[in-house]
Amino acid sequence: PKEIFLKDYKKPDYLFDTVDLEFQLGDEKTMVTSKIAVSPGNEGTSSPLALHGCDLKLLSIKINGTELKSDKYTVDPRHLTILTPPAGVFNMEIVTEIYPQLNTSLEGLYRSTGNFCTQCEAEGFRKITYFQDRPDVMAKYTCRIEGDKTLYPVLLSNGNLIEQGDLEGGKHYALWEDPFKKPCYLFALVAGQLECREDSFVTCSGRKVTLRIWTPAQDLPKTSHAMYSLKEAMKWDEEVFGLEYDLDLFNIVVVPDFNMGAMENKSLNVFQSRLVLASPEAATDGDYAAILGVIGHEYFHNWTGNRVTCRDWFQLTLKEGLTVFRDQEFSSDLGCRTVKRIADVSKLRSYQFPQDAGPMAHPIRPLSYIKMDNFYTGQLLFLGAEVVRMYKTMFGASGFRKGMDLYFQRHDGQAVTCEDFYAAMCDANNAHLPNFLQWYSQAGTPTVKVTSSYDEGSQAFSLKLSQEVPPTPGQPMKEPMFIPVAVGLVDSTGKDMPLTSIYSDGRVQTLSNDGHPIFTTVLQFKKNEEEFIFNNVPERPVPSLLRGYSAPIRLDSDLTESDLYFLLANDSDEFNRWEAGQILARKLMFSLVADFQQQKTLALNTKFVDGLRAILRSTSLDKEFIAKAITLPGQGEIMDMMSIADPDAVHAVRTFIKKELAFQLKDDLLAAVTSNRSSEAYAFNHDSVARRALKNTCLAYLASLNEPDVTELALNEYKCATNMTEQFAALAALSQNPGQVREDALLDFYNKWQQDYLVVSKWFALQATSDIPGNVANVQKLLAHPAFDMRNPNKVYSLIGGFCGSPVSFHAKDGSGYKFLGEVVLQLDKINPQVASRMVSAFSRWRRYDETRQALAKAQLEMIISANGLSENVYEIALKSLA
Ligand code: HT7
Ligand code: ZN
Repeated sequence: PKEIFLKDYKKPDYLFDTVDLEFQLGDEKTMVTSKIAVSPGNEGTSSPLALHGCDLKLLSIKINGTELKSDKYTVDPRHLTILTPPAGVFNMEIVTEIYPQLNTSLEGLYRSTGNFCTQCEAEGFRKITYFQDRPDVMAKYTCRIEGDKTLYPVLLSNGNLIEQGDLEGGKHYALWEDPFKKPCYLFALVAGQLECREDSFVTCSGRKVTLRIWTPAQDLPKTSHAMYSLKEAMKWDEEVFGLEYDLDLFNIVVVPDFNMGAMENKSLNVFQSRLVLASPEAATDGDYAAILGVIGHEYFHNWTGNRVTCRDWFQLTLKEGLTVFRDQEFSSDLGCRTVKRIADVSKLRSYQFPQDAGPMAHPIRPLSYIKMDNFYTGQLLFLGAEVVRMYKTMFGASGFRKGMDLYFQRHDGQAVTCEDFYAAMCDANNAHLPNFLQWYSQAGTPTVKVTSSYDEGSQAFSLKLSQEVPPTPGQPMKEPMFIPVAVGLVDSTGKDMPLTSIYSDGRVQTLSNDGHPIFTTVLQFKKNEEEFIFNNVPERPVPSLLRGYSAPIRLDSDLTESDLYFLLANDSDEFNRWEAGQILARKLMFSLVADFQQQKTLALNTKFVDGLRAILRSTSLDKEFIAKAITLPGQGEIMDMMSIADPDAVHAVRTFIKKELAFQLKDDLLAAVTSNRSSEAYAFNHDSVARRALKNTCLAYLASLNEPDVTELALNEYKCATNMTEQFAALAALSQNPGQVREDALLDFYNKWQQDYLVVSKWFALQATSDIPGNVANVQKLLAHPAFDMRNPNKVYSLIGGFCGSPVSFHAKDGSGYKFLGEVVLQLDKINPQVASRMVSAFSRWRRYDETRQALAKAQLEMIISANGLSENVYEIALKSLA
């Protein structure tokens, strides 16, 4: 396989100005005709024109209307090369035949439950026709679709429908025209038996946009939340960024078989069902929130990704990091900002930090790849979003908006780079951020150490900061990064002190906000070591560091345990209140892990229990915040911070703390469950979501006791639940403990919901992630369950992905979890390499474990990499994991 390098980027030799596509859809084969107006990209180019192509049957090529003889071009399994293209502008017509019904990779044109659907990002367009399949080739498209009218009554593509009609032989056609230039990865076609929910949105300039969500008829009632989310997203983008939708029609299509969550094709977004369909009985609050976020995300791409796109795939974070940041902000504005921030940071710590410390570590702008699909990683998306967030932290909301405005003013209609975004942000704010661009090129999570001291005589409080970026594959030495550290100082009564001036870099900076006192300031930390001295500080404060998690780093401060309890009880920055509790919980877990490993008796410190009790009893805190604050750090997060990850010890300790807390806080937990019941009809608003979150978290704690009264309570909650959020939480509570009650509840749930494949996926996930002993065998059995289907990515992610994310069973000491995954990966790779490579990634951190586990996991990776006919996707991950 060929590795592609960022440093080798060259502009295309040829540009495509217009692309007219024609599809003749057939049950067995589809014919694709592509007519392209080509012009030279570089003055006087005469080089061969190389087109990408994969799994295509070439029927003919014409240049300027004349059939091209076979000695004038070459074809190999990946390319069609026109050896001597004419000078200047010319027309090219290529006819190919493709076989969508055989395409199980779900990229290019494929069938999902009988309907036709495309997925072209990143490099799927080459499975449709020969093309320069790269994002810097932007063209205007038309698309004519022809097919059987009964089998495929709905024919959709990008842009506006400009013509449609009936044809002989029971066929019909539709002609679509997209007025905006786009790269081919944004092309889409959908055809089949679908119905739509229709609504409209009037834009800020008074244009009426028709909105349609297409699904199989029976699912239409489940699309109202998605439609609500879309309209909210359209309004939010106008209000916050002044960005208006640019066409008169916006379509969303739901397909059950889809490799990722959704796709932002111009005016024709495609979504996997889970991220559109919701009803209170069958979807949880988590599903409702995910739908809101992802509908927003894909819609926001219309400007950040589509109108301004990426020059090459190395720049992916330019559109993805920025759009993830925008969807996070959207969800924060519509829900609770702190809770959303906590959820996003927890995800970063559980998934991105471990990745960034392993063999797959890569900067948010990678330097090379074999398969681009492997680089749709948390780093590019979520760390990329943190990088965008730091611009906002530095420039404030209005400075950030100015930067965005300038970015669109300069680059609308272009394919650009991360530097272009940086330049727009800095130029709009007359600023320069030294060492900021390192965030794009250096992998590894920086650790920032903070030590503080107070001088009563001079009333000066000093923070000494030092940073270290760990070595990562191919990057042994690192430069310091620009790290914005938001800080507040809390006085002994728990109030924020006004901050008046700081001394750093040999300069005194007066802090003022138009005469109003400042309580949080952002330190610009950009060297290996720097000292910041706060002046006029009347007493020794407790510093509240990295407020709101102002940079994606690991913080190592000299805050004492009593400082942390003080912040947990008092910090005005709610994020840092939660953070103080998490740091305390992590410290506790580490010390108990050491006790467990030395076979000492485990005991819980009463201060910790009291701290959580106080939070649980609070009547002023947000209920969803309380639910987060009493939740212990995940096992993955703790294992990531150990020198040798010990899944058994971490699991035992987390289970012990959970049980002990449940025992000591039982009355408060019971009170929280009963007082947070509601007989009101389901509503997806913050108060109701928060109430259910608290109730369900408390129920989960209680269930860990495995006592008859609690089992009774959980059974009752399960039976009386009128929405999936509460029903599923009760089922999860009941399924914590092995035994007949668990088995009966799982069976009852399946019998109730077997007709709803989305709910059945949840049922798979719940069992896959279970910690009960011997779960490898259960998951193995579920593979053969009639409702499981290896060709449906959603089911694979639920069952196999869920299993790999559960440390106890996957890392079973006898290697059974690894063996199971090794076999599944090879099976899956034959069907869908993208999904298989996601699954094989679970092995990538094998060196973090003890020698026995290392040997067992390595053996599986070696078995995989030596298999015949392995895809490039899986090969790349296995190779890098073994390196
Ligand atoms: N931009 C979309 C990316 C995507 C994708 C990438 C690789 C393979 C399959 C894919 N499906 C969608 C997703 C998004 O930004 O939400
Ligand atoms: Zn995206």
